[in-house]
Amino acid sequence: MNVEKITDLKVVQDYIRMCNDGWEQGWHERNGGNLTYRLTADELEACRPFFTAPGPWNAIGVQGENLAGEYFLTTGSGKYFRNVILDPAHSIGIVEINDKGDSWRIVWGLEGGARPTSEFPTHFMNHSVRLEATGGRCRVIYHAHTPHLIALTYVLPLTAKAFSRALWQSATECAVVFPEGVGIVPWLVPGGADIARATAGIMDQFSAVVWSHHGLFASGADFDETFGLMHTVEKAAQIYILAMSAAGGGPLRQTISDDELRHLAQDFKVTLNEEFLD
Ligand code: 2HA
Ligand code: ZN
Repeated sequence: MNVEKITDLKVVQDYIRMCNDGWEQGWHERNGGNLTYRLTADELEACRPFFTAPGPWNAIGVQGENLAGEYFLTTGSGKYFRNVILDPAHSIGIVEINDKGDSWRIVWGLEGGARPTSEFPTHFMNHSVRLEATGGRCRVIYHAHTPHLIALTYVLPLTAKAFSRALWQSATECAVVFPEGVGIVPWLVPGGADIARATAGIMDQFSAVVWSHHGLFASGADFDETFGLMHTVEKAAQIYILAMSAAGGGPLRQTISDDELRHLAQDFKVTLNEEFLD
């Protein structure tokens, strides 16, 4: 394929489109949210001719040995999703991971002294854990500030069971899209190794993890699957809030029963997390 700019490559275009889709959903106020993507070998070779002289190595603060030598597209720390489509070279970049799996260096983009997302430690550890959990399928980690889901972290118990049930009951497709449920991380200071370890510690069981009073981390094999997961979770949270509000705070007149969820799982051939059913 003959392309003139790295931003003409399909993978970079798809990445930029996902950033803009998230902005248009209203999930990325100011510099909120971040997106990382682990390049395939073919995508890396297509990108390589556009690489610049590599920057210095920087410690991540956490280690992921199974990510040694990988390359990631990443949004920049302090950068606005709103601007990605207008100015990719300053808003996003590609980083290479060293042979120990504990440092990054910029090989393209993040121009003007930018750095990878402040949540790079969490993204990196999530990639490491999901790569293992999915046999290498997972390539995308996405963090967004989804308002209805955040609102639910003020009213529901902060347990995986309470959130998974509320979401499964709020839209029929949920139990099929995330049959393992969603995990919950309590409120923690963002941007460092502690929240990264707390998130990755449960990301082996869940493809999506809620950050209390903050947002959601979603993972997936590609941009469609990962954006779709974020969208499905947020829409279910919105429906839950609409229904509870219409019912004056509840109780709801009816919902999807546990046996109906089991029936759904059986027909769609997914394994529901029985721990969350009564
Ligand atoms: O990038 O979303 O969690 C800004 C954030 C921090
Ligand atoms: Zn955030």
